[in-house]
Amino acid sequence: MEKQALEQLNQAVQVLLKDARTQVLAAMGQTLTIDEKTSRKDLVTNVDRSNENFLVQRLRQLDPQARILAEEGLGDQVETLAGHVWIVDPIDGTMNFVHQRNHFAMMIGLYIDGEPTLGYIYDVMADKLYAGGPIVGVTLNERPLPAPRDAPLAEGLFGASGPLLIHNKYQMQTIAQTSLGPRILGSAGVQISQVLAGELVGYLSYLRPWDFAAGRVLAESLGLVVSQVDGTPVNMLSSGAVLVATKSAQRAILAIVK
Ligand code: 2AM
Ligand code: CA
Ligand code: CA
Ligand code: CA
Repeated sequence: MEKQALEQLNQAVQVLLKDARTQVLAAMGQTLTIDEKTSRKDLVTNVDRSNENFLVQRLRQLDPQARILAEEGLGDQVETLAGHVWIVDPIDGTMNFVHQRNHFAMMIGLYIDGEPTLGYIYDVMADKLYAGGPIVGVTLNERPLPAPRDAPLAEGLFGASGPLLIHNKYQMQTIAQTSLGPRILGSAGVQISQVLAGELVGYLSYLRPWDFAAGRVLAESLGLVVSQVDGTPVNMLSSGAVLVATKSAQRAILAIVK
């Protein structure tokens, strides 16, 4: 796609996300319907579903030929990355949404023939929208976002996943000890946005495609690195332990994990 067309699409996606936020805030004033998916720690609400439906419909209007991979299953069956593929997480941090009514995000990523092209992480309650990609540039609430400093692991806070830290998977406790300290927030989207902003030097969690599709586009556009925890490339159609970090922190973490 040409730069001008991508810039228009970038503006349109930001408008649809603002509309989605208005609807989510309104729905938060009503009674939530909460269901367990695979366990008591894996929830879905009526707002996850209604917001996914809204995002999918609006993306279809913007990009009718595209295929859409969405967490709650209201998109398409996507088995290849050919052409335009939108990857959608309607509410990232559903547990926070239910129990804190805060610290959750909407996320959208666009991959064109597998290339990270546009990404959006919208921290709904903070009203912070991280948007853009390698061609259109990255903004926070429409202002250019500077690339974070290439800070080493030992000089920054590290974004942890609760389960990985508790069970010391991938030497997460050593990684946390080497850093200035671990931080656990419970939303991959919000934690990745903290890496974008230079508030964390890295984030490591077991993630599904919609948990890191948007963040990967934004992170790579800002000179951060996204890989599996063994340093191999991520695949947008599979789940794994995904590391988003500064180059320098990634080096230290890969040396700890190997
Ligand atoms: P979600 O809220 O969209 O499900 C903390 O739970 C973070 O990990 C959230 O970003 C959550 O996304 C994500 N996550 C990934 N896999 C999960 C799982 N099996 N159960 C709960 N959360 C999961
Ligand atoms: Ca979920
Ligand atoms: Ca998620
Ligand atoms: Ca979700």
